[in-house]
Amino acid sequence: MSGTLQLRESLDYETDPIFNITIVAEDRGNPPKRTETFVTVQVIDSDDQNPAFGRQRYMAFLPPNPVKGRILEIQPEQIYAADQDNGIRAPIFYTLGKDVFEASYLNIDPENGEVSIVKDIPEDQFLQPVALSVMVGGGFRPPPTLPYAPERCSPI
Ligand SMILES: [Ca+2]
Ligand SMILES: [Ca+2]
Repeated sequence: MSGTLQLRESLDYETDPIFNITIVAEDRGNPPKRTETFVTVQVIDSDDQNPAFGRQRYMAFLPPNPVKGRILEIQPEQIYAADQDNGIRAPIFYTLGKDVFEASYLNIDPENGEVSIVKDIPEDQFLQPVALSVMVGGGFRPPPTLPYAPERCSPI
């Protein structure tokens, strides 16, 4: 006689990556005799979590001379996201939403999240704060987005 273990519900690596179960075998004697053994279950991670940004919102001021090649200084820290699948840590990549015109002046490095100016920004652009979205991909689900707002720095 053999016993088969079946899952009643899905396992989740992020909640419980490893756990033990006790298996009991009991005969039908009178009184019944029993014995126990233990099984350690190690759950393999699956790609079921989105990457997440370190912060909900980032800020940047355009430098006084916003020419091609300049890298924007992001506040309060460099844009950073990580996959939330702890076991896989799938590689991620950053993209900049192109939904506003001003985004055409900027580029985000897909690997390190650095934002740079790709063409000289005329003085009549970015007069008001602009909200841009940064997306991070690489997960199984559609990536999250968050607003990102560069502002023109007033000339000294
Ligand atoms: Ca996972
Ligand atoms: Ca993932």
